[in-house]
Amino acid sequence: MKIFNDLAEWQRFRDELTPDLSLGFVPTMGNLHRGHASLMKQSKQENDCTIVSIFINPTQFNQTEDFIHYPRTLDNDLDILTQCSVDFCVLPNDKQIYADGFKFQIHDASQPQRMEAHHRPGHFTGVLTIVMKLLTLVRPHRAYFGEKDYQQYQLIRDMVSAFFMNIDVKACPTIREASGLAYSSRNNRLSAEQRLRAESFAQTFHQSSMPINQLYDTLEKLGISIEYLEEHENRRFISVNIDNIRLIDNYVLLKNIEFKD
Ligand code: PAJ
Repeated sequence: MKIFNDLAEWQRFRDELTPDLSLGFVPTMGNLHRGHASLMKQSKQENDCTIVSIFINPTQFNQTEDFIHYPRTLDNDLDILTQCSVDFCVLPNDKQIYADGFKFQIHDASQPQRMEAHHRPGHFTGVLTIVMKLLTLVRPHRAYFGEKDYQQYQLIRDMVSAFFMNIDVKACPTIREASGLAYSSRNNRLSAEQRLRAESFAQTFHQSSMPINQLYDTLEKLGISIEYLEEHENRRFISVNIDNIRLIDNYVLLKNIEFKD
């Protein structure tokens, strides 16, 4: 795997890549787990080359504490990239990425702002701005995002379309632990007792036939504090706090199937 610490070096290398070679891109913030690995696997299957970026983007953390405590596990991450046979890895730094001092930003101006956009003000401006910068630097044919962060995927897909960027934005299924809990960097912060609550959260939330009001009450009784629980376009979305650890999840609701004799 070729590692690029310097963006100018990557850009020179990118210019020299054969134009008909397809390039798949997986942007990440590191602390890699099986969810990230599944995106790399899909990119490997669909492209000649795969590139992963690792950059803990300061502008998308609406709480400084969260940014400070974000796990930094570069050595282990590089081992995972090697195991996944990723071709290139780009490791930008703040200075290079935000040489403009975050003067130029991509902002979703739609109203009302809902779910993550409502509860984490400024978060998606940070996400859209960094993803725009990374897509411009990498110039991939395809870019891979997890359905785990479905609202993020939708916004990036729509931004790419709005700015006529010739990139295929792919959504990849959420990868879960055996308990049903979606892999997330934040899971590492759960104590043994909190983990049990997180697992019962995942199992309860996935009872898709349970009406939303009943689901709300059941989760609250389990000691899980709900930030939002909403349904949009046949998908159920949730954000919860297990003490101070925030988890999100979503899934497609099965349509009511009518059986005929
Ligand atoms: P990060 O949280 O590192 O996630 C990188 C990608 O992995 C995202 O597309 C995310 O949806 C996906 N992912 C995370 N957990 C997953 C799981 N359990 N199953 C499947 N996919 C999963 O999301 C970000 O970073 C950042 O916002 C980023 C897009 C890199 C911009 O900074």
